[in-house]
Amino acid sequence: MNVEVERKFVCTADTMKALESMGAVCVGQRRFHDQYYDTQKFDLTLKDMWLRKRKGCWELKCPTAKEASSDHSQAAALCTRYQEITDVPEIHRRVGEVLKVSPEETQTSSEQEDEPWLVRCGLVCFAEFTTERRSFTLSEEEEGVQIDLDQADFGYHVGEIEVLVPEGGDVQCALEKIRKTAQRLGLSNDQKVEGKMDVYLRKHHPEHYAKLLIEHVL
Ligand code: V4E
Repeated sequence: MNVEVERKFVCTADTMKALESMGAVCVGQRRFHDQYYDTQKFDLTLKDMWLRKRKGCWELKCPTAKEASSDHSQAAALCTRYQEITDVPEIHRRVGEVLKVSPEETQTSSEQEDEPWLVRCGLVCFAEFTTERRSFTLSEEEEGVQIDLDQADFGYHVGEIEVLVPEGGDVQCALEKIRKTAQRLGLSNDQKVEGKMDVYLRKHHPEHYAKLLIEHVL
């Protein structure tokens, strides 16, 4: 299970120039459609759990256990860390735990059959959008750093610097790589940048968005 450490940023013409001068290599351009699921009462997202289907695969992002971190810098505060779960039985277990649906009830006869599981858990799609993404990697100096430039179909353009840390791996090292990359991109450290979901929810589910702000999820 990986931990995804990432920092969002505003992408400008200067970012493109900086990427070029850093020798960043474009490793792909792809388009994907995300469907996010939650209960009618938003039990998952109020716990900062984000269940989505992308390219036919289920993914669950959950907050990591709070580790005692020595890094209280502004640069680290601009980063998020989430566990990325793609194993379907584990997703069913985690979701069942929060929604208090017993493991017997969340078991499916086939992993291909989403519908019975969604119905038993009361899960419905509350957000869906398509993203056009260009991905870049850097030279050996910042190994494992990926930079994604996203254009969502509801008109939001955002960049992210991302490092995937395997279970038990060094999160501090990932934070440091992100800090250095942000510096090389000329990003300032004074502004937390909204993700696609912030913008989507503010537009389509303003009441829920307000609740997530009050609960400090967003
Ligand atoms: C974790 C999370 C959400 C799920 C989507 O995460 P995100 O990284 O925005 O997805 P995406 O598609 O941009 O990247 P990928 O998964 O392909 O790497 S929706 C909201 N959150 C929480 C969250 C937060 N609290 N703050 C910020 C800046 N982003 C996300």
